[in-house]
Amino acid sequence: MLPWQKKSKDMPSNQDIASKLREVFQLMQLAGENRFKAIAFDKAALTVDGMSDDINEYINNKNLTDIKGIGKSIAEDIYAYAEAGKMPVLEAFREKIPPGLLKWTEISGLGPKNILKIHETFGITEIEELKELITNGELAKLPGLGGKSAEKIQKSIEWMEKYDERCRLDEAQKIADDIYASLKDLEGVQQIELAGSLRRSKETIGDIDILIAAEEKHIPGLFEVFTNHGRVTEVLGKGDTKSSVRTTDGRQVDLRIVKPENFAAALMYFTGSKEHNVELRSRARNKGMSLNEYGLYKLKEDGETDWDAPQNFKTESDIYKLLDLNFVPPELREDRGEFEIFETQKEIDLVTDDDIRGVIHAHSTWSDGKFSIKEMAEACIERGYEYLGITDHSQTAAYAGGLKPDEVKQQWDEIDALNEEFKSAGTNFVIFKGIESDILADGSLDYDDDILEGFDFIIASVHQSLEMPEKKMMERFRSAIKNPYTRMIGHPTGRLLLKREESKIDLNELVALAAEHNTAIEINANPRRLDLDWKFGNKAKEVGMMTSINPDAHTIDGIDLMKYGTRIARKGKYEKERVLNTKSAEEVKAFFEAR
Ligand code: DGT
Ligand code: CA
Ligand code: CA
Ligand code: ZN
Repeated sequence: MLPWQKKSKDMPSNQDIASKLREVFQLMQLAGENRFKAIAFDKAALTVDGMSDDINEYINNKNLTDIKGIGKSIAEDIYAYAEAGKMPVLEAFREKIPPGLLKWTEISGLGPKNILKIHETFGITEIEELKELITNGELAKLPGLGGKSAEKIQKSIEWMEKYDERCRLDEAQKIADDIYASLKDLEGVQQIELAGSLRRSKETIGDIDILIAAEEKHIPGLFEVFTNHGRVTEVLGKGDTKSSVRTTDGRQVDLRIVKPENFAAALMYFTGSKEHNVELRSRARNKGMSLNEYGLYKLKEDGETDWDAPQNFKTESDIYKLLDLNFVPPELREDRGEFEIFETQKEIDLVTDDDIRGVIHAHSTWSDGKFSIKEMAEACIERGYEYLGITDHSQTAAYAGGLKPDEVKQQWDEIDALNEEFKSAGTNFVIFKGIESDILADGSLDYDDDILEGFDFIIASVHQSLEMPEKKMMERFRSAIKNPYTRMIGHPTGRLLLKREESKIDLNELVALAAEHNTAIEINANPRRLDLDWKFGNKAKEVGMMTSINPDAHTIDGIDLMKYGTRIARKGKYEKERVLNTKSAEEVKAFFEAR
């Protein structure tokens, strides 16, 4: 038996247990098991996955039920799994539900009931078979489904297959942080960095790249720890300097270990992007040098790399210097204008997390948020923010508890009272009365002017009819932006990363239009959205568009997602002064009023 398999049998990791519990949850849903019973497994999985303690301590002490979110019966399941390597409840459901169907639950628009119905009617278990059923028209004939549903399912499968290889930035970051933490203090590790698309803060990540500088004698020991990490289920490859693994959540992680003297060049190379590297190499050649993952060398007469003539450098910065460039922040390494900038400029004042002074775009229990305005405000104060722009949903968004005009007025009273409270307590904090108004199909906002006038500010977002033709969609946005009450556009494309496509919009025009009308376009910081996309940062800079890094928080935890928005804003080259919520409450108020 191989060592990493042995470990997961003897002492299950938190992630291993979490993935088993999650599987029970999914299988229970498919089997039509009681909803609350199933959800208990999902909650337990989330709890175990997010725990900072080793679950084995609780297993050994038999006190799993001390953990909030783990009841008596699930505790028994976990003990059984730790002891015998099998979880009876999971085995029982695996007997009932063919494992191939699990993959089907990832198809958006196909619920557990229909999955089971299709399985029972046609006796199929694989996605390939399902695809066939759609192509030959059989699925559409199933009562309760129809051609439209079949078409939707087909589209979802295509999406899933296209994006199965990638995950969201936050998902990758969590895995990478865990593995990084387990390696960084090991003997022999001189330097360690996350590289690749993760270091560049891309919104989706293919595989996770980690780079270590160590002397050769330490390499085997480091790979040993890496391949035995609790998140690892499969070792895909193990060489002298590189090892690749698959994690329990299906992600690939590459660890490369290089000699300390090669670290800077390797970090530069494996950070990428490929396009950035290509340009760097060509600049090196023009200066009679050769750049590769080992270092920077003189070129010989014949144009070959002279391995005996390495250039002297210690850091990435040194390498850029040797190529007549200033240090390019990793986020900007996409060959989208960064070379022109850093030929002359030393740095850009890119926005940082510390620059952020307030929270704009948050929901409360008035619509579909999970906490009261007061609780959200207190969470903001705790985090050192100076203001909160509450933006619940507007009346048309009935599915999300949108506010009717009389509710809006009650909410204003509540906010006035809270602001009064803060003031008399000497708390430097203010709540702005906002609303996330639906942009209706004709481009108008969701209340009469007499209500619109009473808000401090309005974020205008599209939530329905996302699939309009571009021409119509642009007319809709044009009239929303021209509306003097609109101070900001929310999640402009409506995309859900790896799940739902963007609406058809000419974003270059939208960005220009927003700048012209002194309206901001948010960078929605929720890692499922990250919308406006960073790629429109160049256009935004050109026209001087203002943005705001908005968590779109529906919970207190949601506020902390702001950091992903900051990363995307940096990637989009936004300086601090073009990010509204880096400004004081007074300045923000002035921006809202300048319409
Ligand atoms: P990903 O994993 O798809 O999210 O994107 P990356 O950028 O992390 O790509 P990955 O993991 O294939 O490679 C990491 C870096 O290594 C990449 O950004 C640049 C460098 N690299 C890899 N293959 C090549 C190559 O064929 N040519 C060049 N110039 N660089 C490469
Ligand atoms: Ca990668
Ligand atoms: Ca890679
Ligand atoms: Zn929204």
